Amino acid sequence: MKVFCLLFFKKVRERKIQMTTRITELLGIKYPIIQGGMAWIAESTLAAAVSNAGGLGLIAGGSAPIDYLRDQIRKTKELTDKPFGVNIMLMSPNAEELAQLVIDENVPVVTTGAGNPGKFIAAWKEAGIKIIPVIPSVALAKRMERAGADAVVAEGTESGGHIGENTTMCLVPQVADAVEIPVIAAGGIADGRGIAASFMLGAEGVQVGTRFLASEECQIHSTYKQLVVDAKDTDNVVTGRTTGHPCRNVKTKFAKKLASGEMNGTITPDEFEEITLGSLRKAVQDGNLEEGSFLCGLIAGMVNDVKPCKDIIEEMFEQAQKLMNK
Ligand code: TUI
Repeated sequence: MKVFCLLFFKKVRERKIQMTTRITELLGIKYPIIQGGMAWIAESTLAAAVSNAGGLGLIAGGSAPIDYLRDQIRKTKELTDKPFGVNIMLMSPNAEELAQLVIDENVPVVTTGAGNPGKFIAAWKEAGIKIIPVIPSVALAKRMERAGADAVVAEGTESGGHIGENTTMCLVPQVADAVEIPVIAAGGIADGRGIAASFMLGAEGVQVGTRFLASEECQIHSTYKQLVVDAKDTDNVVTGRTTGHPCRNVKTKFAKKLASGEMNGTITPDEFEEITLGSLRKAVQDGNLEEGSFLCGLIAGMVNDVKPCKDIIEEMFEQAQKLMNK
């Protein structure tokens, strides 16, 4: 009897948090959530954990060598039989060969960031890949829709890493009004309130990065995870504004020094590039507080514990569903 009751309540709980949108249908996933394709961070263990939990896990192409990315794609296929994707960072010097790799390796979904993926879209469509560009503006969303994108991620400036200027609250409804394809909201979403709010703004899915930094399966250095968990609302700073590639980080002494040096002119854009070369790797792999760039979204102040991806996703959707049923 006890076992029967437990199974019954588990079933009811599972049923209660079912949420079908054009994004779950497009991607063949249970929950309309995709994990951010965070450069140097999003690898097979994290991507497979998110996909196995019913979201869409992503592997970051970043500026990784082609052999590394091929290996990560194959590892992900060993760890999950669910759909997953690859993020192509278009500023990467080898974006072209990574764009071909996803075709050769039959990757089902591609997201892109830091540029316009227009020149790759025809080949990806031909290969049957679902294409979801990350965009920071309405103009680019419209251009991507015309070029054949299946959906867009409207990414607000609250996000970690390379950012645009518009906020999630302002960008998402404007993009939702401007395009027919489904919109995924990104930037500042880390719990069910963020999901419910995104849906109210016209999104049909969410992309989440920072919350997954503090997941058990995320392979970043423990110092990085602790910085995210300890961060308060104000422990965040944007560097790289003078280079034209603004990046949001945890406010470490190093990041603060960079931002103030840029502002008062003691660090030129060239010097900035030189100082930050390799700084993502130094943060992710070495937890190097003196020379590492710990990219992180503004919502880190609300992320206070490390959990498995499955718990993160299920709790987020349970909360969202309750709010939306009210
Ligand atoms: O790409 C991201 N986030 C990233 S990429 C990254 S690696 C990096 N490291 C140092 C400097 C720069 C990058 C870390 N975080 N998010 C998606 C995103 N895409 N945000 C903004 C954009 C974007 C910007 C301009 C997309 C398209 C775009 O188009 C310009 C054009 O060509 O019209």
